[in-house]
Amino acid sequence: MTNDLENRAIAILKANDRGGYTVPTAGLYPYQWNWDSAFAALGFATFDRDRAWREIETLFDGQWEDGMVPHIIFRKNDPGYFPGPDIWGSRTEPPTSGHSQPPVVASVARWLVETGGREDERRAHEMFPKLMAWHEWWHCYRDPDETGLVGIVHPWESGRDNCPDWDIGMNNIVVPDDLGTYHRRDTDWVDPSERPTQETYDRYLTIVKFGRECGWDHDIVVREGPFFMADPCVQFVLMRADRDLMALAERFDDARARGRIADWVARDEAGAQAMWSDEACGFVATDLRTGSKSPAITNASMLAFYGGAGTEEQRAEMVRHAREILDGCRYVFPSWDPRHEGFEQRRYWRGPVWSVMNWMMAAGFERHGLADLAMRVRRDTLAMVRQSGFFEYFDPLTGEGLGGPNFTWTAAIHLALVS
Ligand code: 2M8
Repeated sequence: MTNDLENRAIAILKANDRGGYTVPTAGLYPYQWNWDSAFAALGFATFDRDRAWREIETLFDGQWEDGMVPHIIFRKNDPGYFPGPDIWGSRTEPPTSGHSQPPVVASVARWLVETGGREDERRAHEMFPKLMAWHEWWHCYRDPDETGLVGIVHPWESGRDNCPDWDIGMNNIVVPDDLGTYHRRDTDWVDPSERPTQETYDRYLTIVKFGRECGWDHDIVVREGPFFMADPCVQFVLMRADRDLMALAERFDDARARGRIADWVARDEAGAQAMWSDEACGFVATDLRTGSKSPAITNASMLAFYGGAGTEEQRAEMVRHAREILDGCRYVFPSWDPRHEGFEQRRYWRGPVWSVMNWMMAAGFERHGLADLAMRVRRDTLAMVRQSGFFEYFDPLTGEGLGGPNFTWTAAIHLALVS
């Protein structure tokens, strides 16, 4: 039996379906985004498993030869979004952006297999080499010195675009005189006071210009590009996904893949440790150029439980943070610590709550026996939707819906939570 809200969520997924892939929301985001599709698959799986698989299979249409799965696939040009395929200049077919996004897909594939039947197993088996190539890409190109810590070359690669986490890396970017003028489109759709500032956007585009001009050569972008930071979200998502990929390798009895993944898993924890900050008493974003650490706890820090990172003592500190932040917010989990300077309850990734982060976080809390925290996070995720609808994100102090409406991943997570 479905209720009105579930029917509404299903209708949103169907309305955002462009034939094998969904757009995050009509207008503001008119293309296929990487981790949005992974979460969309969780929602589709509650009523159409074939469509769930299609959503993640189509993502690999954009996979690069070196294994990278880009963060956006531009299937048809849409002038309503900036920067479009020409600005990225990736020269791929289909056209794509030039960097990736948090690799959630292996975890979704494992979940589909373990909750499904033979057909799910068959499709996961078919996808398996592509997943291996993508993970290999992360471990090879984004961690060239094999430290166990992968880096990101653009805040967009984190999926948490405008988080204050990136300020330490972004402040070092020098915007070139020849960046040129451009017309942002995001502020045509959403109140500019909730979006990144113009100064931030200039720096985003400075990184894209650098990537385009070196032909998106990953080695050059990593070694010489304007930005290279470690992100707790990408690191913990990859840690979780490596283990999920290992479970698939065991299921498919693939000894070679098992050996390769075992190497990654062995390095992952050392990488996580490099993000620990004694000052913040938690896992935080780290500038891999300067060694500087972001000063505050975020919803990405809390994914340590999802990734299975940290010692018992470190996890106890993280639980302490979680409880204090929970006490200070009507709805959790905020994308920047409200006890900390820089918290903005409405601005993009500088305070608001995202359903997808909550979904992963709750799974991590549960896995570590923190049922009360998991329950609070899930309850709030559902309550914000009940109060405000399926918005892109929410104000943690009021529950007001912000950003784009009828949002695919918010609808998908709602379905995943109630099914
Ligand atoms: C947001 O990112 C895009 C750039 O990729 C943007 O602001 O234009 C982020 O919330 C990101 O995590 C998300 O995948 C994307 C589409 O929902 O929007």
